Amino acid sequence: MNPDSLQRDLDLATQLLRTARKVAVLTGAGISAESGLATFRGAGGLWEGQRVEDVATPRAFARDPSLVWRFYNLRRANLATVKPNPGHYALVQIEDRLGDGFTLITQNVDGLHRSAGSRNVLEIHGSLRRVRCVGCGVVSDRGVESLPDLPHCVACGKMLRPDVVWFEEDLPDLVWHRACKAAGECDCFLVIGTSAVDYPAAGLIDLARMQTADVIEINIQPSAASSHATITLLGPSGTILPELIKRL
Ligand code: BV8
Ligand code: ZN
Repeated sequence: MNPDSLQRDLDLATQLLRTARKVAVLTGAGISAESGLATFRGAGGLWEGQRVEDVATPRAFARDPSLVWRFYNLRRANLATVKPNPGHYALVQIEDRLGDGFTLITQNVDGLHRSAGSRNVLEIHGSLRRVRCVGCGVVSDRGVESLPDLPHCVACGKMLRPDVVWFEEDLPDLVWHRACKAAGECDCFLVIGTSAVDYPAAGLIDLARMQTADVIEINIQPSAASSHATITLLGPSGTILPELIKRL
């Protein structure tokens, strides 16, 4: 994107954000890339070397829970070494400006939005920091402490699983309902660092467009969201978002 058109688009995006009463945001793995966390589909992407079917579905867990836990424990260990980047903090500043007119919907399970200070965060795909018992359903926040390959519930002795949404699993009802409400009511919908190929999350973009919200995409390259965006700001979110804040 040439600098002139980026400036023009940044000014237009700022205008839209300034006049918006309600802003909803959908983030994906790209917003955490500058914190050092691998994305899923980029070069060196997370799924590379791992087939989704082998590590991120209920059948994979039933078939080989240790393999699944090794995959998730590796990602949990990575979390201990990373921190939020300027893109995460810029979203906290937008939330500070808008208060309860701001909703942050994230596909990420890394917890970095909350670590940065975001408050109204909907983790539609769960969190690596939480585990859930397959027996009694108790959910506990285990932070990034290292867990054994096959952790068990202290209450009932059954196996624990990562409290994330695997493929072919439904999203948590209440969180998903709130995400749909936010997308359906916002004036401006920010889509940041996502390839927008995972459903139903990507469907939130259509929900926003159908009620004529402006859609502002921030990505380092075009994505499946680009054709639905009012504006696509091409560049790293850790640079673009602070630029937007400067102009607000
Ligand atoms: C569901 C948690 C109903 C786990 C995740 C066939 C059978 C069954 C289901 C399906 C099917 N076909 C399709 C489906 C639906 C399926 C789906 O969408 N599949 C995809 C692969 C097509 N969805 C589901 O299964 C969902 N559930 O449908 O339930 C149901 C029930 C029963 C049976 C059938 C259906 C559940 C989906 C949730 C899966 N869980 N995560 C974990 O993390 O381990 S998904 C996981 O991958 C993430 O959460 C995220 O959603 C997704 C990765 O996407 P992105 O975040 O977008 O990351 P990606 O790498 O793709 O892109 C990064 C982007 O960032 C790129 O565009 C890049 O350019 C950009 N970028 C990079 N650097 C930067 C940047 N941008 C800005 N700045 C930078 N610096
Ligand atoms: Zn239990």
